[in-house]
Amino acid sequence: MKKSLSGIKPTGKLTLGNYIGALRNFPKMQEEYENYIFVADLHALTLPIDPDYLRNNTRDLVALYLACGLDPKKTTIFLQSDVSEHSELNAIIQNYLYMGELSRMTQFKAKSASLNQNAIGLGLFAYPVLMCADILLYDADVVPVGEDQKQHVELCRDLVHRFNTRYKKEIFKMPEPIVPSVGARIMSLTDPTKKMSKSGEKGDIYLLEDLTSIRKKIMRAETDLGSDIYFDKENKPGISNLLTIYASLKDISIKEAEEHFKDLHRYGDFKKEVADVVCEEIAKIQQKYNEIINSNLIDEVLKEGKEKAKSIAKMVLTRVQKAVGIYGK
Ligand code: ATP
Ligand code: LTN
Repeated sequence: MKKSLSGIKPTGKLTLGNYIGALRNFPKMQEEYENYIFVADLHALTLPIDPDYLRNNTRDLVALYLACGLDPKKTTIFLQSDVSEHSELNAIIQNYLYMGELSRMTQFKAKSASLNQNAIGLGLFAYPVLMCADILLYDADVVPVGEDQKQHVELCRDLVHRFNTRYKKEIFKMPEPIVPSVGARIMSLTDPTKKMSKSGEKGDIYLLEDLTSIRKKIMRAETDLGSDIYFDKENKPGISNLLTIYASLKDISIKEAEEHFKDLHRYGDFKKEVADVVCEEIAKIQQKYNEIINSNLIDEVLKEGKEKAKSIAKMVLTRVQKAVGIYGK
């Protein structure tokens, strides 16, 4: 069976963007792939974060994984920090990635731009190295992610090629990013030229947000002066973003969504329909989240996930250690 692996950083409250671009696609993978989903808690340390906030977000994220339909019988759910092999592999593969290529990563450039240039953490710079270790440790064939993470998976592909060529053997499996054809980059509702992000504010919809507030945000979403509803990212970014949200949640194409709204000429009616679909989906997630968040299920799932993940990770790490010449392996 082919393997799929992905993860999310517990750096804040998950948004509708995280859901549409990534989370929503994770349970789909468990039907066809051996599925590994983890909490990237070590990655959450790449920018300053309050310890209690990180702890709570970690628990929340596991609850949301389960609430969105991940089944622990079909998916191995675990914490990155629970499997020390991630850090061990990181220490090896960092020698096969170049500072030049890391400094060209869009996410690094965006996240470091607002920092004091003399105090950019090494972990933020080396973020994609650890991400490569995450992917390679499980021999992942596919990696479902949103648009912004595609570049990191491409870097991982370069590393695999470089490493396997050097040791003249298929030590690492070549991973493939899977980016949704609709909804890989959901934009802010107040500024549809900016990505909806956990670290953003008013224009972002959170999975655990009150439904009345979500509805209000959608009804107030930034749009243009026209009244026709069609997809035009350049001239109608707000309408295009709402159409994308609608199409993703309905599992239809943008064309089908345009067709559905073609006789509607009032943005208010359009937004109401989008809000209905979003609220219906989020209400289901919140109901399940509330059932799970205070139960023992979270710790049970993580314990079992840790064992399963560790047994695979150990095997792959040993294979790599052998290949590079670590004594006794
Ligand atoms: P931060 O603001 O802290 O950088 P983020 O919201 O970008 O966080 P990540 O943890 O970097 O979230 O991303 C988790 C997953 O969600 C990734 O696969 C990412 O590509 C996807 N994702 C994040 N934001 C969006 C978005 N606006 N639209 C679609 N997918 C997204
Ligand atoms: N960088 C990802 C989180 C992440 C990840 C991974 C995703 C860390 N390691 C491995 C897929 C595969 C993000 O969500 N920002």
